[in-house]
Amino acid sequence: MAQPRLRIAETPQPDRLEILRQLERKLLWLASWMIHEANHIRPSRDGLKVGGHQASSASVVTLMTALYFDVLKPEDRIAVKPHAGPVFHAIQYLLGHLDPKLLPTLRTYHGLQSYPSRTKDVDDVDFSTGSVGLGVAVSLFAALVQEYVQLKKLAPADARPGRMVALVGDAELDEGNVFEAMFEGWKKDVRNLWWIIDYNRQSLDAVISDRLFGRIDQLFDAMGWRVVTLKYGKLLGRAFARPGGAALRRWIDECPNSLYSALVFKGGAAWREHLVRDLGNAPGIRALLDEHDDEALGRLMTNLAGHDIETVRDALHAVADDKPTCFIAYTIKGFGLPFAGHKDNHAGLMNQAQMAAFKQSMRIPDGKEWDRFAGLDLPEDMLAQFLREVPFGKRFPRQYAPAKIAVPELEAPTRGRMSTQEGFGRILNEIGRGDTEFARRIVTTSPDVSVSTNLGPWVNRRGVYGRTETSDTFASEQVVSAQRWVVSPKGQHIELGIAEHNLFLLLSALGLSGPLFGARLLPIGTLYDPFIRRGLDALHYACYQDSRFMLVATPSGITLAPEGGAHQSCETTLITLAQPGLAAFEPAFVDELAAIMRWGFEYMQVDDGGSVALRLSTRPVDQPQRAFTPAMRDAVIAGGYWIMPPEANSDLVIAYSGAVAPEAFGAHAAILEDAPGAGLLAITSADRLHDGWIAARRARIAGDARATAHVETLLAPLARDAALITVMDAHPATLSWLGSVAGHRIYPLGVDQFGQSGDIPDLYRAYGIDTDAILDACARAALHSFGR
Ligand SMILES: Cc1ncc(C[n+]2csc(CCOP(=O)(O)OP(=O)(O)O)c2C)c(N)n1
Ligand SMILES: [Mg+2]
Repeated sequence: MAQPRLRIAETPQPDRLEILRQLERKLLWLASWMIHEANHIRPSRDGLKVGGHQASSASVVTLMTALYFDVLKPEDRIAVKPHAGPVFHAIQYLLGHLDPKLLPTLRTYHGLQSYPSRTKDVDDVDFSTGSVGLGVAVSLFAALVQEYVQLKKLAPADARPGRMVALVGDAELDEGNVFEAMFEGWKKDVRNLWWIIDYNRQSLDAVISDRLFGRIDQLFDAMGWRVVTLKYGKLLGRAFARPGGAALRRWIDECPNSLYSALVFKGGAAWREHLVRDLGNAPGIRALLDEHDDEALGRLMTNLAGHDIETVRDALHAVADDKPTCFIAYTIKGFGLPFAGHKDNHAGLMNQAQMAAFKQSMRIPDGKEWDRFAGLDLPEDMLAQFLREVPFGKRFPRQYAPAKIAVPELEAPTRGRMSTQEGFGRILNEIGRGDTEFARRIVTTSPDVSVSTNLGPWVNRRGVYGRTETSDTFASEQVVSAQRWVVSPKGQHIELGIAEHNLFLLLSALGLSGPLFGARLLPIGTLYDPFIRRGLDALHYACYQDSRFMLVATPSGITLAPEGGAHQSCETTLITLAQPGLAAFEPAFVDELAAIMRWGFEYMQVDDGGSVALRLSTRPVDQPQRAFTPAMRDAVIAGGYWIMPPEANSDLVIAYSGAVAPEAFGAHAAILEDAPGAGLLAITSADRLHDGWIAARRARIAGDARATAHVETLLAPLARDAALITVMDAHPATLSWLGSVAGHRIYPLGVDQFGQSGDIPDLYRAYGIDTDAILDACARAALHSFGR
């Protein structure tokens, strides 16, 4: 591995460092006051504690001062640990990017969000954070995406590549997803990535294990990262150089995390007592203790590098190459606040008296709490001038809004028997033939299931992406294979190891490539439907960030029959139904699928759009030979259409979704003799139908009396007491809400138990979704309807 090129930082002008120290102080004040105001000054209407994290914020004030006011460039992208949100907002305020009126709105409705939010905060958040570990990992995938668009020259000519930076709470490293991401990053030789660990050795409940740290730096090292440990500040550095200094250093190095934290909290006298007891006889120690009063001793013993702006600044500036770098910055949780180091300080808030003392020590006059410069020691115009010239602040907002990519009609190969999964592979293969801008913007990814989810033909055409070219060894060795595997920067498929969490984080980053890097991508991720569960928090996270992608989940349900229970899914339809920001579809036929995909690529690009999920099947079914009219297309997108419309006042409908279409068709044909007016309803998206229904209800409440949902129109011809037999290879609750739309009776068929291995006839019978089960439900419905 190439040696890092280290650049020696220019010697800082004393006034520049001094200005940074002043801003650091201001940030500590503003973040603390923002939280105080929210909890102790703003009246509470509900008796709930508002919260906010003064200690977590204090812990990173120095790191964030150095980063934002000195080191970062506008093209850098930063994931700020969730509990440092107030510090971030204070920075944007000082840079003139946040209306001061918003400062007292922390945690209010439409105010500053509790944790930095891309979509809800107004001050240019790059990555949302909140669920710990995710912001960290997404920065790694963003680094990969930035390189993807750079190598393909998709980014605007003037877009300079930046560093992807995560400010990491040390407890975030307990989340396995961080290590999954690191491993993938190592495989892909990720570049331009900084993780700055706020190593305060405290999490929420407690002080963390002493055994951890030697391990963490080794882990990073093993993954090819540079590790820069920032442990002691300049004051301690000088003390270590004195007689007795080596003993003092050893003492601190060996001090258990819990004891160190407790002494931080207790202060100078407690440090003295322990040092006298443990080191009193060591030469030089007495003299050192005598020279420091309690306050000065406390300051000395807590002089960790993560609070030493000069050390932090020098270390960050010293990294000038693109090697991924982990900074382990020793800090103190609550540094500078009365509960510094206390193990219970995570949710701790200064009380009124503590705040009054803190305010006095910060020299903030009453009424000047939000002032940008009150209490600082340098002239206002000097500070203002400095802030105007901060490199990071030169561009605002830093997000791009690239033009949309035109989406052509998609060919639907609909002859004979075909599964929706095969149809997906063919549609993509057709797209892959063309040399259109649309085709160039598609990027596929999959966690080791590309071939088994039918991405194979696309990958054959467009190649696998990698920074460096690798030939297909099997091909060069003349081993016959249907699947080419040529890796190059031109490739448009990003292959991941089996870690579904990584899939969703990569999709999250790919789907933000437009706003983050100015290069719009149309990402498609495939996985087996049941393994959505494995990546669920990351899927939610991607949607929360309003990232735009197409998720293709296949195979699905018990219809993957022989694969058995461990691979079957019944609840994923409920997950995608309930997930905001994701429009979920389950087509039965390939012409429907082509219409949905075309619409989906548009929907991924419009402002009020979102991401798209397709639940597909491996079951081959006869494709209908039909004219696919625009009206049919609109109905498919809205969520459903009549295969056989009911007669007026019909009292029976079979409503199906997805792979059970043949059973629904069969049962419908069989009941027509007894119930000639019975309807057969194809549901292509329970999610969109449901959304439309809720939206129409809201519109009516808001005064639009004529608002009508698609599902209401569909069900309008039915008799008041009609029965709907709903059937799908998924949890029956996915469709059973249909009974509430117009007060119809529901006979919900579906899967609500763990599956078994078997073939489709056995399994559909066992779980009650075969033709007989549908007919049986029809019979029971008829008895209820006519028998009384
Ligand atoms: C996935 C997830 N689990 C639990 C939480 C609740 N939680 C919030 S902060 C925190 C501990 C954070 O400690 P650390 O990352 O060290 O941050 P610090 O406050 O010490 O800066 C926990 C458990 C969460 N936000 N996300
Ligand atoms: Mg911590």
